[in-house]
Amino acid sequence: MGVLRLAHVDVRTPDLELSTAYYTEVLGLHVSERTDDAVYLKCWDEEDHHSLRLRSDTRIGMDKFSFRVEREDDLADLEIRLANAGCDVRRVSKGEEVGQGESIQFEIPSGQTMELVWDLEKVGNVLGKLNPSPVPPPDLPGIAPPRMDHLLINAEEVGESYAFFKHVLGFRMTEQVLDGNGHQLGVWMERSHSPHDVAIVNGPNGALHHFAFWLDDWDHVRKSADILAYNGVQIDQGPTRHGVTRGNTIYFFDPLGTRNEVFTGGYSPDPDFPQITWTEDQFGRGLFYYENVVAQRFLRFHT
Ligand code: M3P
Ligand code: FE
Repeated sequence: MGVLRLAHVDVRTPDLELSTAYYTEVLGLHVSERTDDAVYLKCWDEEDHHSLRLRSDTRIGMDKFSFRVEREDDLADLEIRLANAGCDVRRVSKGEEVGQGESIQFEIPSGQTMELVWDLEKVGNVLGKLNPSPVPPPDLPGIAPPRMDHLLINAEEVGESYAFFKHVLGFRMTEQVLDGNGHQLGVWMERSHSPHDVAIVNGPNGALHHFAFWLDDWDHVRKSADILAYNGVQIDQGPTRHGVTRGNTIYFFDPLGTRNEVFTGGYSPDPDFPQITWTEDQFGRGLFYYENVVAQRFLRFHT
């Protein structure tokens, strides 16, 4: 019951054609639909219509992020919980958004717009459902991640945002970073038994830090680094390993400056997973386990 998993991330781009070229040719996503001002993209193993929307606008940044709920009734239940928490909830009817039916949209305490949806258009993955091959065609262009994995947003008051995600939306925290006074600087939260579906780290309200694509193993991370370097993509950090989540990672920037990540590994937390705490003095190892640095561009740059 309740929130099931990440559905899609919707970002803006001042150059829709350049962004589309990058996300199809370097990332290797498929275009599932184009409209006058937007391109809808999906990864090869995703069943839904899209996991990324690029919308033409003068400035980069995030329009919204969207999670799927498990049952149709969950939308009405969560709408009540959100209203009781003082949220202004907007019902979006079928036909208003491409690739999905009815949804609810609201502002989270740190100012980003979040959406909950149950009715997603299922277009299927590239393998099909009848005697499917276990691997995608070997000639897919670019990195070709199987799916979107998580996103990280910023908040001025991480503790306040965490309370909202926990009490109103039912997210479970896997890891947190505390400052010397016991205040949360970062929280990692899940609904899908992964180290995180969404994380919140101290920074300006409304900002997107990155969204991340899942890769199946380290070998794919290494190959991704080669593809990024070959295409002249600016790498921010990595390939390396996070202490937090234990994941292997590369951070890099799309041509307009939106940060992307590829991510693999980590663990599979049960709902009773005992939470992990990092102290601020160990945050360098938590962020980048091998380098042990609190990289300033990494922490200060967001869109
Ligand atoms: C991750 C992750 C920050 C930490 C980021 C960590 C921005 O992206 O996937 O665990 O402090
Ligand atoms: Fe991440």
